[in-house]
Amino acid sequence: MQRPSVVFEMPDLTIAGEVVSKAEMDFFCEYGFLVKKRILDPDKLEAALDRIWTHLLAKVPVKPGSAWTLSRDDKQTWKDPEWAEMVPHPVDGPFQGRHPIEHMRRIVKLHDLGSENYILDLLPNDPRVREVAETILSRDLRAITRVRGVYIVFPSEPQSEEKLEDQGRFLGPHTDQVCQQLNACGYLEDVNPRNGGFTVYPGSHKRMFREHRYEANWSPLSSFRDTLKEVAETIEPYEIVAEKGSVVFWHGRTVHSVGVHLGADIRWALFADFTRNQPVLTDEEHKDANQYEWFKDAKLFRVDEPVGDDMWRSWRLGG
Ligand SMILES: O=C(O)CCC(=O)C(=O)O
Ligand SMILES: [Fe+2]
Repeated sequence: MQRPSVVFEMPDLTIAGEVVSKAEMDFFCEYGFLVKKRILDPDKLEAALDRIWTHLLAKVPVKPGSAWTLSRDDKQTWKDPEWAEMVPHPVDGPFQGRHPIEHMRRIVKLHDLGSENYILDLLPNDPRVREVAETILSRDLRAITRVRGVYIVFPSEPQSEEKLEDQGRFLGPHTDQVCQQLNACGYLEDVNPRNGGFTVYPGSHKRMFREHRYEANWSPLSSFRDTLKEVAETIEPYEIVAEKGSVVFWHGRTVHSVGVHLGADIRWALFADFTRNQPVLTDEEHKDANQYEWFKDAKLFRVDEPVGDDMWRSWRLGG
């Protein structure tokens, strides 16, 4: 049985004047993630949120005939959105495998905003965010042209009192594909307990790293599935709560899931990928390798290192 999550708040391991303290770096290496609280620029964040709301209201189609309308100012309208049905994913072309906007009941993914300058400026290209990524991974990061997008989780009318022990089955533990080194999840609003917070399996990066042939490229071994299942059954997942403007940095092999959402808030998160600056495959080559995920800026390395004893040999870790 999948283990239920516990609510987790990052302890303060910061040291004034240090981008990533020794204690924070040790935490990242041990648990596979690090939360930097309130590091996004509040002015950029507020302006971005206005634009994201406008985009959401204009672009995500409501179910024909539904009386439901979403309003930013009326929390009552946030529950159980009634979006139009989605047509199947495109099977070829630039959006192969994923629509630019996904709307699946409580989850909306605005991939289409991922290359907007105001989004890039807010998270991956923000100087404070970048210096954390550069300190953890590498001074030479690949230039970022897009992020995955804004991932929104809507609330639902409270269900019958489900026992928390049963909540584990709502989690969808997985690791991400293509090329995975260092990722970031920025919270655009406060994320309160049981309101869909990004959920990580602490320490799982160490196990899952060894379930691949290569350090960063998607290259699972035949034992990958069994190990993932074992992680979901043995590691107690952490649902990360944090204030608006906080950013979760996570190692790309860390098992994670969208969080349990029993509350009344909308969970707003912006997801980005960082990799070292190395030559990468073309779009066509990604399609041939069945690793075409256009909405991520984490492209397969043309040459990647085979997994060896030291899982950190490609990482700067403040050095
Ligand atoms: O929205 C979330 O919290 C998780 C999203 C995720 O895991 C993914 O898109 O790979
Ligand atoms: Fe994921």
